[in-house]
Amino acid sequence: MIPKWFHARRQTLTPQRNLFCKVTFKSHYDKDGVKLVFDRVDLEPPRISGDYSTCEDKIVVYDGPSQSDRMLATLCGNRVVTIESTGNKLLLVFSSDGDNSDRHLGYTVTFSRIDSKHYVNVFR
Ligand SMILES: [Ca+2]
Repeated sequence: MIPKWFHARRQTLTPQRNLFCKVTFKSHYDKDGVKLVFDRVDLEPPRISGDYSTCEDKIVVYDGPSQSDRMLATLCGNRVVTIESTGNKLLLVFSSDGDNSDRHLGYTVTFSRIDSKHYVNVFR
């Protein structure tokens, strides 16, 4: 069955100094999942090229509602990814340091619900 995507919305955040923003994405139905598609990321590149553990302004996504859940991705520079939750929640944490002299634009993420398969027999 092809998954259906509902309620796709878009959020754009421009980095300012010393930000620490947490956004929790939760599907309306507990059995559904959450999908994040990063369309555009323009943040300071990692200190060591290709090593995203050295990002200073960064997006970190967790597979659940808290920072103790499994980390799914760390993004900075121009890295774009698509992320799917295993449960019904994802946590996005955006943090920046005290320097925004490079004037990066931020990021755009589209979030949507991953329809669980519990309707599959109804519409067959
Ligand atoms: Ca910075």
